[in-house]
Amino acid sequence: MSGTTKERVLQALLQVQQDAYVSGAQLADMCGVSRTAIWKAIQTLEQDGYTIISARTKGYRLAEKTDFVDAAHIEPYLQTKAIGRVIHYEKEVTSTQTVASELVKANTPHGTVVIAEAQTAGRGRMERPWETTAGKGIWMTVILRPDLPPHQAPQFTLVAAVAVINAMKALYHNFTPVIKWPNDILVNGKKTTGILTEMVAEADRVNALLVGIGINMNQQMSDFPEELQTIATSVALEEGRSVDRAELVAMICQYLENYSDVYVKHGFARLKMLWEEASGTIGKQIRATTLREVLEGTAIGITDDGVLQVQLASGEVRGIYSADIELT
Ligand code: BTX
Repeated sequence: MSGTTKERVLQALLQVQQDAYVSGAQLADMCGVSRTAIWKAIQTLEQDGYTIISARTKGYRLAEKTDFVDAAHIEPYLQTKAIGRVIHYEKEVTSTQTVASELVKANTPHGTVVIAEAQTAGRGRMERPWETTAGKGIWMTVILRPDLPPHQAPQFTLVAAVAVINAMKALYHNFTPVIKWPNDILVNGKKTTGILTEMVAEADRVNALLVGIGINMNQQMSDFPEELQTIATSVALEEGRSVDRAELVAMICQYLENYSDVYVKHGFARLKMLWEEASGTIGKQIRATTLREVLEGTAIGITDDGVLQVQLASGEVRGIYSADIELT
């Protein structure tokens, strides 16, 4: 077991069967620390919001199955080499993107995941606000340090979208998520997920990519502010049951590790087919609002560089690098 004593005690408590107890002596043995250190760790866990039942003759157990997205909950599901092997977890942050950029300055390793129960200033593209219901979604930033030139960074949004969608398909079977180019995942036309890729770059190399992923998981419709109720949905609402956030985080880490390795070695061309398969945009009539103009036409495909191809009524085909898309 790795981590601080508190994390190791939590892992041990999570591992024992529901209703079973683990004694202070056993915990001390498992963690290689004194019983006083165990007692202190239990107190800190209680301050963190865990309810721990202690019975004098039997020891300790967690009161109920807990639903946090800290390392202790994610690690049992994790099968990666690098992504998610360092987890920086907080109850509340301004934005996981902001915390991640600080960690990059402190040289955090490739694959670090910054994750929080709540954000007070979650953001989308162009500083648009991102609504983060506390404890009910996945609000995380994955820090990647690929050896890439800066112009290849924006495509990571597409790579992340394919990873999130395939992780969802591996775990949930009652709905079909589709990618809306470039950064949304929709279910039945409503947004479950937004992805925001930011870059810390030197002159000709990417120093770090901050892949921000926001997923509505266990919200009921009444949890969303009124203005989002017509455009947003959650995985639980679509799947018809509440879902384990830590399990999806681990699955996303796995797919992201596989696909980012493919991307770095072979470019987007190798992932294009997967992206197109998951796309709800290709073949559709769309309106694309770019910073300079509004274009209407049919989305006919995506290039090996991740540029959306739109055929206008005149027959002319235009490449779109960045835009908001509406299906018309
Ligand atoms: P976006 O600019 O494509 O989408 C932002 C728009 O989405 C908002 O203007 C609003 O209309 C809508 N919206 C806001 N909150 C939600 C929500 N919870 N569900 C559905 N629709 C919503 C999308 O940007 C990229 C979002 C990335 C969010 C993650 S969370 C972890 C990381 N930290 C952070 O601050 N941002 C990223």
